[in-house]
Order: sequence, then C-alpha cells, then structure tokens
Amino acid sequence: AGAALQSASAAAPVHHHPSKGVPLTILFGTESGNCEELAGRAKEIAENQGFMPTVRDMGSFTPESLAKETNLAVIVSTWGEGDPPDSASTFYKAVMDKSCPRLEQSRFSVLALGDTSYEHFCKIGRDFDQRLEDLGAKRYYPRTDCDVDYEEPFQKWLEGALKSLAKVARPEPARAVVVNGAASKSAPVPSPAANGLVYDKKNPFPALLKERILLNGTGSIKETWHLELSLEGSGMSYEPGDALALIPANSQDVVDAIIDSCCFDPRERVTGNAGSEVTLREALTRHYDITGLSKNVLKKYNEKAASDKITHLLDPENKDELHNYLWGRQVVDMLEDFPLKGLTGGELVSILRKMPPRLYSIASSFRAHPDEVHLTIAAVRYESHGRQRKGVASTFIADDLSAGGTVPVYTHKNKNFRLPEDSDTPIIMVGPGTGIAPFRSFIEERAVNGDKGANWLFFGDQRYNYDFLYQLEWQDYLKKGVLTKLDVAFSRDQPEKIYVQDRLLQQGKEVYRWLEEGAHFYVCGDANRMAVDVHNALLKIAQEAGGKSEEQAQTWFEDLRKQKRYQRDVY
Ligand code: 2AM
Repeated sequence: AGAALQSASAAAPVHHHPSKGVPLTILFGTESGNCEELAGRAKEIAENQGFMPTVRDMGSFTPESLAKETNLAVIVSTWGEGDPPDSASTFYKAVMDKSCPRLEQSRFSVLALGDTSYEHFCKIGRDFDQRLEDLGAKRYYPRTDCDVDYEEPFQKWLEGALKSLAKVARPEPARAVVVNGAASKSAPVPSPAANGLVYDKKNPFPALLKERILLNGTGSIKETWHLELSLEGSGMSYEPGDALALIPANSQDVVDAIIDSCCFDPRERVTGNAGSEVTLREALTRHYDITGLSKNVLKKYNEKAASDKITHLLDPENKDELHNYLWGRQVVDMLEDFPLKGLTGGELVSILRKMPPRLYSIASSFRAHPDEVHLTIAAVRYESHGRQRKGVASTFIADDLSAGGTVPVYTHKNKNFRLPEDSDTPIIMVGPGTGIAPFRSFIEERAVNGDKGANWLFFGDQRYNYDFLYQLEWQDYLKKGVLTKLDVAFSRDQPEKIYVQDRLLQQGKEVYRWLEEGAHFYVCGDANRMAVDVHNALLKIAQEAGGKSEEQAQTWFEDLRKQKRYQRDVY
C-alpha cells in the first residue's frame, strides 16, 4: 500500500493520508436509488483518500447502531410533501423519537437531496441535520441541500466534508509519510470515459423515435402513449426495473408567452445551462425550467423586482398565502402578476433552474428488444388560473416529437426494483395506470428467458373498453402461461369505485399464500394514494388471512421489506 490512488472525480491529489484509517459510516436513505449511488461513489472517493468507509442503508439501520458510530455522512432525499424515502421512514421516525439515544461521541455531515419545486424542499435532510445536533453530535461540515441537478453540489460537499473530517478526526499535524520512496509521486490521473461511449446526464444520447402509439381507445379521458425509441449505436443497455431519463424541450407556446409578456428579443444572447452563449429562445426552449414556479424562483426574482407584494408572500408569516399563490402557477404568471420594467432575458434566465431530466420507468426488456427502449407515458394537460397547461415532458413526446425526431436520453439504474435473483421465485405485481410499465419489462424478460417463476399481475384503470393498457399482450401471455394470474380493477365501469387494492383484498388468502411461499411483491404508480392504500391492504391481508395482530402484521411487513421482497417504484 502507499501510492496515492486517485479517483477521477476526487478533488485534490493526496500525497499523504491525514485521514488514514479514519472510520466513516456513509448512511443513505433512498427511494429512486440516487442517494444509494452517491453513497457508493462517496465510499470509493473516501477510500482513495485513506478513510475506512462503510455504506449503510437506513432501511436496515437502527438508532442503537447509530450511537455506535463516530463519523457519519448522511445522504438522504425528500419526497412529495416532505416525506422520507419509504424504506427509510421507520429509521427516520425512530431518530426523531424521544427514545433515540444521545450521540455525544459522533460527528456528522448531511447531504440532502430534493426538488426546489416542492414546498418542503430537502426537509428530511434538514430534519436529520437538526436532530443529530440536538442529540449531541458535532457537525464537522455544513449541510448541503441539492436540487434535482445534484452532481456539482455533491462533489463540493464531499470534498469539503472529507477535508474537514480528516482535520477533526486527526488533530495532530500530519507528518509526511514516506512509503517506499513513492510518496511524492502522484498516481497518473485516469482519463474518464476514454472510449467516448458513455452516455450520461452530461452527455445524453439522442434516441430516435421509432414508434408512438396511443394506448387508450376513443372515448377515454386518458391519454397514455406507448413509445419506442432506438438506442442503436449507443452501446447502452438496461435491466428490467431501470428508468430512462429524458430531457424534454419546452413547448413553443410557453416560450412565446414569456417572450411576449416581457417584450424580450428572442435573439438576445444569454448564458445557457452549460455556460456557453445561446439565443434567448434556445435557452428558454432547452436549457431552463420555465414552468416550475417555486419559492426559490420567486425569491430570486424579488431580488431584482423588490415588489412589496412578493415580499409579503415571502414573509414566513404568510406561508399559506404563498402556497396558494404558487399552486398551479408558472414562471409566466409571475412575470405578468409582478411586471418588472427593463428586465432582460439574461437576467431572467439567471434566476431559473436548469431543465431537469424526467425519469420514466422502462416498459421493455432489452433482451426482448435489443437496441430499443419502450416507455408508457401519460400526457398531462389541465387548466389553471385561466391558462391551458401541459406537462413538459409528457406533451413534448405526445405533441412535439415527430417520427424521425430524437430526444436526449440516458439510463438510470434502479437497484431497488429488481426481479428476484432466482428465476423460479414467484412475483406479484401491482401496477395501475402507467404503473404497468416496469411489469411489461418484467414479463417480457421472464418470457424471453423462459423463467419458471409464477407471475401475478394486478392492473387497474378507469374503463375496460378504453383503458386496458397492453390488453392483447397480457391475454397472449396468459394463454402461453407466462402470466399465471391477471386481476383487473376498472374503477369507472360501475357506480362504486373498484381499485387494485380491492382486488388484492378479495384475493387476500391467495396473496398471503404466495408471499408465504416466498413471492416478491412489487408496486408501481401513484405514490400519494394508491401505494399507501396497497400498503394498508397488505397489512390487512396479513391480519385477515395470516391471523396476525396489528403489530405482528407490521413486523411481518418490515421483514418483507428487509428481505427486499417488497419493492416500490412510485411517483
Ligand atoms: P379513478 O380515476 O377512477 O379514481 C389508474 O389511474 C387507476 O388508478 C384509475 O382507475 C384510477 O381511478 C385509480 N385510482 C385512483 N385513486 C386510487 C387509489 N387511491 N388507489 C388505487 N387506485 C386508484
């Protein structure tokens, strides 16, 4: 040992190791896999600097084990209305609870992931940060809150945190360590992506649209699209359960509305999201988020506008008023409601955030469709505050992307949504609406591999006649025996609503039997209502079919989760 290894993304060359042997527990809470991925990368970089890092998942961690740690790096995301990642919720509650042990011996730093377009931006990271301090732990580096574009802040945080930790963990001045005379030579820096074939966020692949089919029949109030994109020549591949990130363009109506509202010159040269100069029209079309109106954008706008009305809204006393104002409004509404004379296009883009990529669960198996990726996307269209609004990515693919056109994409691994390792293991899949997507991928994969495991699908949507997504495919799989059981819930075909969780409950005994036999259980789709109701249905099944008490059902469920036999992909 000795020669200073250097990761491509590590910040400074390390000639000696003041951090040598310093233990570091990187504790992550993840929903989509981002925090887990960052934890893995942090471990690698810390290791290269001489730390002794371990990565732990909040999903299988307790406050008691927390109290045993000296140095902690916490990486956690916030979802929806300020919720922890589902798998981290038990740990989160336990740490916030009065019974959590004191942490006088610990040091910590928090990296919080979130989305500034939500009111409770990075709430969970902030809660941990405050709580660990209250419990007596010492903060060795300030918390960093990241928006969806977290790469740069992550790298800065990690660099700063490791530097600070190395100082406090080893207060004595580091003596130069001479190892085999090689200490002064730094290792050669590996050139990243030498083959030039790595497509990622910074360098997405322009995927060609091969096919776009409307899955709903005429008469439906839904608009769900099946999309086939070509990955030919990219060298990209993916596993069932992965997502595809897609970088949309803003609709020209919305770009024009902004340009008109401020009488901008669309040819004005402004700074694009990668630092180079582009025209204002190009910047508003492809580089920035021009629809999401958040408190953050309003605050930055007010630094220029100094409007009494905005100042009033931003006062913490008037939180509810701010919430009401932001609801259903976009950047163009702000520009019209609080006009600012003399605002330039360059000033406007400087307060906007970069265009965030949108993640969609992949609906195909790569082995079944080599060099293709399929998606199932519901077009979002609604009216608010007197304007017709459109979901940016979903209507980009529905309205603006034409056959032969391309869309920039890259794949996003989701290690928390995977088929069982053993192909004989039975699976139960619950995927109403576009939640069906990853299960099409699962079934295609199992069919193409000739896997023996039984497959049970629960699908739901509004009406049998118009909204039975991929109906012919499912019926074909049933006939061939690939699909073992199919249960459907069409909510609007009868006076009372019937949802997937009602079907689960009706089949409670059988569902419980499958789970007792080792089945894995998957849920994909709406996070706010459906996934919660399905969770509760499972708890009820454990009580009714499994004869468990409420508490036993809870433990049974936690066990399922710990064994990674209950997995969710919800949004
Ligand atoms: P609805 O629109 O008739 O309420 C896919 O969108 C399907 O999910 C639709 O049939 C929708 O029914 C249904 N759905 C709505 N709320 C749900 C919930 N809480 N749990 C399960 N499914 C729900």
